[in-house]
Parts: sequence; C-alpha cells; structure tokens
Amino acid sequence: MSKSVLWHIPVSHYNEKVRWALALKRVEHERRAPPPGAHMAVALWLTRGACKTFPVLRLDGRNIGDSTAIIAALEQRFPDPPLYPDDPEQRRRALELEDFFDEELGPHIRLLAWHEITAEPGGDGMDAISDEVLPEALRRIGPVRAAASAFGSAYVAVRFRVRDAGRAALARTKVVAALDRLEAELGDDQHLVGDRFSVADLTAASLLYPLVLPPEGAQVLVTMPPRFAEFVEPLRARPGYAWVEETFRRYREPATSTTASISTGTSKGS
Ligand SMILES: N[C@@H](CCC(=O)N[C@@H](CS)C(=O)NCC(=O)O)C(=O)O
Repeated sequence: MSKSVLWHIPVSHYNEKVRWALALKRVEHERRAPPPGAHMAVALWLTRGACKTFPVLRLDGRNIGDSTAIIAALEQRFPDPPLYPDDPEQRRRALELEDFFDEELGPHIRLLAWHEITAEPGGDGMDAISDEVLPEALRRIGPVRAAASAFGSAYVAVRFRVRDAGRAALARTKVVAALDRLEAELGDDQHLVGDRFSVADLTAASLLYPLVLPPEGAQVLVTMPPRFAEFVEPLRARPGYAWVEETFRRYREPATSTTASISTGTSKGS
C-alpha cells in the first residue's frame, strides 16, 4: 500500500476539514502545500481535470479531490472511528448538513475573510500567509515579502472576486444565517446528529474555524484583520461560537506543526 499524501492549503478551512478527519482516523500521511497561484493547475493535474481545488488526497494510489468525496473515501477505507452515523435517517441528515455548511457557509466565510484581509494592504494578515509559503531565507527580505503579499492579494481578488462590497455584505448575512442554522439544529445538544461526533459537526466546526481561530486548528492566521474582528465581536457571545471552541477542544488534536512545506517539501501532520 502506498503512503497517503494530502495536498493542502494550510490556511484553508475546507483543508482543515480533511486534516481533522485524517487526524481523527489516525491516518498516517505526508502533506504537500504548493505555492499560491499554482493550486488550480496542480489540483487539475493530480485529478486529471476532475477537480480544481484543494484538498486533494492520494489514497491507495488514487487522487481524490473535494473534501466531501475525500471523507467518503476515508470512511470506507478507515471506518473507525466512524464519521457517518449508522442509522440511515441520521446518516442522511448528517450528509445534508455537511452539504449545507459546504455550500452555504464555506465560500462566504472565505470571501469575507479575504475581503477584510485585502482591504488592509500591507496588513499583518496577508504577511502571515506569505510567511507561511515563503522559504525562511526569502521571508526575511522585505521587498520579497511585500511582493508575495501583493501577489496573494491580487490572486484572491481575481480568483474569488473578494473586493466587491456587495458580495462581502451578502457573505456577512450568509455567515450569520449559518450560525443561526447551527444553533437551531443543535438545540440543547452537543452534537448536530444523534449523540456522537459526526461529519456534520466536523464540517460546521472546521468551516467556522476562521471566525473563532481555535488554538487546536491551523495556526496560520493567529490574529484577525481588524475589520473582520469587528464583524466577529458581537458573534462571540453566541452559543454557536462557544460550540465551535468546545468542539475543537474536545475532538481536534492540537496541530503538531504550525508550518507547512512549499512545493517540493513535505511535512507530516495531525
Ligand atoms: N468543495 C470543495 C471546495 C474546496 C475549495 O474551495 N478549496 C479552495 C481553498 S478554500 C482552493 O483550493 N482554492 C485554491 C484556488 O481556487 O486557487 C471542497 O469541499 O473541497
């Protein structure tokens, strides 16, 4: 059996979803993180045109794109601990919630975070991300770091159209609506479906990680851009916010490594 390889983006919440599943199931793997700008081409190349985003997981010699498909494959290959409930009705609900948070939260919270990070040129946010992808020798050279940050801002502006204020306003509404749905589904329970952790909890918590920045999650962005922090501030008192913190604390093993490799390097991870 060949070793599993996760092609990922360290700062990304969809990638956190898969890193978390791999950690829970204790799947030994290597991680590879190509430089920004190369993601789409590398994902298309790895999946022979089937998927243009990361994460991509190489499992038993097959490259699988999309976090939902990856978790489905992991569930078959490494059934313990299960992320899908046994009961068919509970399983249907868990998958429906996974899909809801993937589609109705994931793209919007990403757009909002990038909107606020790039609204602050030269701010700490993009610099922190540049530091993550630049080799150490280069990140100490001021103009190289500034150029990498400028490239990053321009890339996300084009790729995700993050500068549009109307899209950012819609994203704020969608994030709050996702938090409303999370709280309505939870009621007084700790788990979204049944009485144990499932793919529904995994998806909601990992896609909300940029809002909460829990210490157990990816540690690329440790401080929020000020305008994003202003949006988050009133949400901190919400039960859904506390639930994300608690779910990370209970189920996400702390990341063992805060840095990820660039194109040719590798890192092991939890
Ligand atoms: N539906 C996909 C979404 C993945 C996704 O959007 N990944 C983004 C990072 S958050 C990506 O690869 N971005 C790089 C790019 O588009 O250039 C999944 O669940 O895996």
